[in-house]
Amino acid sequence: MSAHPIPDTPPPGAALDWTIPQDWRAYTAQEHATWDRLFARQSAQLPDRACAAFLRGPDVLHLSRPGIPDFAELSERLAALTGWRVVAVPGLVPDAVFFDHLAHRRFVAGRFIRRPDQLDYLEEPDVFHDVFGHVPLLADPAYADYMQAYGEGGLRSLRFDALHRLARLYWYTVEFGLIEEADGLRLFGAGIVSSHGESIFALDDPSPNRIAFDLMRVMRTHYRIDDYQQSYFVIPSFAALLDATVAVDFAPVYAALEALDDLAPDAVLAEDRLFTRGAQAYARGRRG
Ligand code: HBI
Ligand code: FE
Repeated sequence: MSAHPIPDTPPPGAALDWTIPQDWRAYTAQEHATWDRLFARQSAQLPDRACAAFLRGPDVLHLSRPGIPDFAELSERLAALTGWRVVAVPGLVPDAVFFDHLAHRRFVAGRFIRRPDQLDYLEEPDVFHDVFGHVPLLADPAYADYMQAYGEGGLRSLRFDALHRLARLYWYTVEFGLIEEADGLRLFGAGIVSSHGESIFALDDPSPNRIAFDLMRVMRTHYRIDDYQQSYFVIPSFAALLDATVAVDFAPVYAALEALDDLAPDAVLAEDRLFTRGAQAYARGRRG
């Protein structure tokens, strides 16, 4: 996620809710070709890695057609399934704007696409990260409910000054979450499924911890914005994630968290239910 501050007024050409016209006709052949190249690379990589609900998404949403999807067409298909729509924004939007869109089942997607020389990493979410990474799961009813509940919780969290707690929950589920399936751990986080390297690292590498999801544990844990995660959290199902968050009144959770220390991204606690105790060799290697 970008490190520079987000201005609090929409950029020129954007509406008050920060949305802009996608202007699908303005995309160049090179931009469509970049989408096709990223789509082909990730689609070849994700069978046996991404969770079943994710793998169903691109087909039901016709994402496999060549070129950057037209958000108007995509939204018609998606809305018929779970009521979600995809709206274009220039880039990162302020938290309150972001939460309000989610609370109204509008997923904000960057309109721009990365340059061909940025295939493997870019700072702000582009249309490939947002639409290929996030949108397929919005066709799953339980996940669609979780994302709307997250938006509503986010708006409430602004009153408790607990945004950093909610951001950790978002990061370790929506962006970098793993899920248990019959054949083993599978990916669902958008930041992982849209990344060539991390969709391998997150499942196969012995470096990171893989820890059973626990709401307070996640809300205490710092995350990496500049590199692969040092810990991944594993949910049993989207229904369980929904129950563990929506049903919960966050006020007492935030109060209880005040008495607990924050945790480093690579921390392991005695009470953690571990799928992998990471060796952290990758992170040590990156520190040099
Ligand atoms: N804006 N466009 C966009 N996309 C995001 O994923 C996003 C954002 N603004 C804030 C934000 N995410 C995070 O702070 C969430 O954790 C709330
Ligand atoms: Fe994202």
